[in-house]
Amino acid sequence: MTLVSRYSKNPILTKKDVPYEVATVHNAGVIKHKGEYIMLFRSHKHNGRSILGLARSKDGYNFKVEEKPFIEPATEGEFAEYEAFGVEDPRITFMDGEYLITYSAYSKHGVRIGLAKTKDWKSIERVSLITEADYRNVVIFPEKINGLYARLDRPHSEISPWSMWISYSPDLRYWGDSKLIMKPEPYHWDEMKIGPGAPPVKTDKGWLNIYHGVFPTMDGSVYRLGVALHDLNDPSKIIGVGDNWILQPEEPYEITGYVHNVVFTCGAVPEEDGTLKLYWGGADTVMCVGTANISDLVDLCLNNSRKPK
Ligand code: BMA
Repeated sequence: MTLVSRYSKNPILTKKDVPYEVATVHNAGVIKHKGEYIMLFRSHKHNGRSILGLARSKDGYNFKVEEKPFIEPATEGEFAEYEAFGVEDPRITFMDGEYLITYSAYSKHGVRIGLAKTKDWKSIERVSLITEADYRNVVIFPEKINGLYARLDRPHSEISPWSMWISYSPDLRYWGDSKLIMKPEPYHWDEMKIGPGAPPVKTDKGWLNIYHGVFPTMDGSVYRLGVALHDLNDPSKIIGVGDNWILQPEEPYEITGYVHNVVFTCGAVPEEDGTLKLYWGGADTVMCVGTANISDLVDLCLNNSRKPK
């Protein structure tokens, strides 16, 4: 069964659409607010380091890129040392009149997560580096849970490689009560690494978490997307994990590129008609979109599921 229908005119954004020089356009956070879709996408520059650019759309398919990059590595202040190698893979959550942006901050010290805020997509305030190294893929839930901000995150250590955790915060700056909630599933499509993808989507059955899973092959790793459903009041409880992936690299622009065989999401937009626009980077090179019925994704977690390891 096709759970995610690709848009016929994919890819929707490539380096040719960007008015400054970049090598790629991929792994974008996307959010819809007051009828406008805002896309914050990652681009490799020609020195191999990444910056984040901004694009806007009225329909979620046709995006126009702003003249200048939106976030480049900080050159002064406490962030500069930790962003020196680039800023990557942004996720966007809207809460209390502000857009919260989490992104990977790369440096010789490893990869940490930066949190920045904007109200107007013109100016930006860097709030805090909210993890130490080695973390990636932090997504903030779009509402507080039991009075606290909540996030899914993906620390990495040799003893517990590339698993999904949850953490909470009273103020977005200090995070704690961390708990491991899901591990890669041995000999499965997501056996090597998993990581949160799009910020969780609220449904009446639970929080829908669209995540990526990685499988190692003789020809390198394959990045696919899957779904898990988390309890609404206690998202550390996973109700079910869809046993099958929902999207895998199949089109030429997903199979071949800067890194081949990659579909990687940082954003999904739930629509009022019960569908979801899912955005993903194809082969770390271009941006793509597809649609899914939210209820089909929830059903996969409930009816064709496994318990998390
Ligand atoms: C991950 C991240 C992503 C990237 C993926 C595939 O480790 O770096 O940004 O899309 O690898 O290259």
